[in-house]
Amino acid sequence: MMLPSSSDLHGNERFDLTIRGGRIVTDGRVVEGDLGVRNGCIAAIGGSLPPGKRDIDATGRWVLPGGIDSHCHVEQRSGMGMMCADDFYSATVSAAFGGTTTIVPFAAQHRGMSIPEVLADYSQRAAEKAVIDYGFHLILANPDEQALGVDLPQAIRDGINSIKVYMTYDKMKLDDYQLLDVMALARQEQALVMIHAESNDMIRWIAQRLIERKLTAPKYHSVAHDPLAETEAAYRAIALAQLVDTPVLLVHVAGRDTIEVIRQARQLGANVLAESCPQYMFLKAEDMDRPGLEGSMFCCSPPARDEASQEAVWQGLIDGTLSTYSSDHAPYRFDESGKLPNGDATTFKEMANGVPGIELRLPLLFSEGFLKGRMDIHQFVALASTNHAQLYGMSPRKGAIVLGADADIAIWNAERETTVTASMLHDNTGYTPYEGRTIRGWPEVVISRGRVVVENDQLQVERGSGQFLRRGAPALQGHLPQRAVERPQGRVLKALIGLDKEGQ
Ligand code: DUC
Ligand code: ZN
Ligand code: ZN
Repeated sequence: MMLPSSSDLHGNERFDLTIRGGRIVTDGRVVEGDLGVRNGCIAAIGGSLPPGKRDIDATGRWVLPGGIDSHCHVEQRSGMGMMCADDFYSATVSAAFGGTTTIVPFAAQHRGMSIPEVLADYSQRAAEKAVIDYGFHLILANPDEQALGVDLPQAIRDGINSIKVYMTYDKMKLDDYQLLDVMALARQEQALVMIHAESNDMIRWIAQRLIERKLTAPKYHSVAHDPLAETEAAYRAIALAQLVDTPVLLVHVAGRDTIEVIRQARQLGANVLAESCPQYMFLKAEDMDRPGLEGSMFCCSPPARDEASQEAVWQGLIDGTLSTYSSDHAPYRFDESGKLPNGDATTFKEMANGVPGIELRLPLLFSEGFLKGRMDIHQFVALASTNHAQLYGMSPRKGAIVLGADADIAIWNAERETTVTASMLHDNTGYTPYEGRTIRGWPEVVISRGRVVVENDQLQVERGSGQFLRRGAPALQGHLPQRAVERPQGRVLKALIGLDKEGQ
């Protein structure tokens, strides 16, 4: 994504907006001073600027890039046919109130649907409702000849530069052969493959036995989704990706052993990236052990684990084993539309998988990561925003406060203390797994392309005012391991994957 030319930024005309006296995090530095916005872009950083058409006082506040949430499910039907609780309006409003100015949700292909039909449908719904900018990843459930040969390359050219594939869920999963096909295509077309890594057969085998024994309560979800199901699939995905020399990103990584596999693979030079999410740092498997079906409100896949895994996720985010921190917002109501499709008789196999988190993602990390001293403000910004922009082809326009970038800004009050309740949030889930938690720090003013989106706890923009982002190729430099593996592929395999044009 390109920045505007310097003539668009300079000039004597007044700034449209001047943000005064904040602590601006820009390019690895903290600059105290003013920030000027013109034509929706950042036009001046630091020093003392003349009055703008509008001034916002940020004295004593952090002025940070708006967050980017590169993994959230919005107005999407699950593989089981359940519609999530948020549409593009409620999800983007909720994201904005939590300091996020860009989301990249999924356009989900289910078997029997064509890719152009899926993209047209999601594009229309988002354009009518989104209040902040958005792109799409494509969920690919049917990698047939038409998809791989025609539709997917076209989608990538149209700015959908990332593809999510599933190794589990009977109606979504690809087999290893199909995964190799998708990875090889992504290599050729410069797209990033995002992988939901869990072993379908391990989960199915355990679940079958649990159900036969009538062990159906929500807590058995985490028994069925044994940590080894994630670790085995992660290892397999990495091996497949290495075979065809394609970088891949493992999404929503939950378990300590999986993180260790990723760390070791990276140390050996494998081009694997990974993401984690608040549920794996702030929730545990035992949260699903509640009376009746209440535990379903904490059910996601992979499930949250234990304290050792929570610590491993923190460590992975801090040491760079995990590059992005996303919400995996997958909102389902605690009723027949989501968590309880069969009412009181719902088993753990039937309840919708997913937890909400689009609004609390950044406040949780700011409070528990930055303010508690686990990470510095630059690590917070990288995990909240910059890394997402780079990996998903939105940099330099998004993800950083630099001259010429979109003026996507969140002004954080580090003193504000909030006790979380579902009713203060703006999504449609009707509950939050973080009910009653105390959080310090809140993004009080949120700005997208120079437009004030949230101020005084009120939404300030119209539905449909967000814009579609046509993303570019992933920018992976700095995120992949330093050490490249020289794999001893024979010439024939090298030729098959395009490493050796001459071979055969
Ligand atoms: N798991 C998924 O794979 N998708 C949505 C939410 C979840 O928990
Ligand atoms: Zn997933
Ligand atoms: Zn997801």
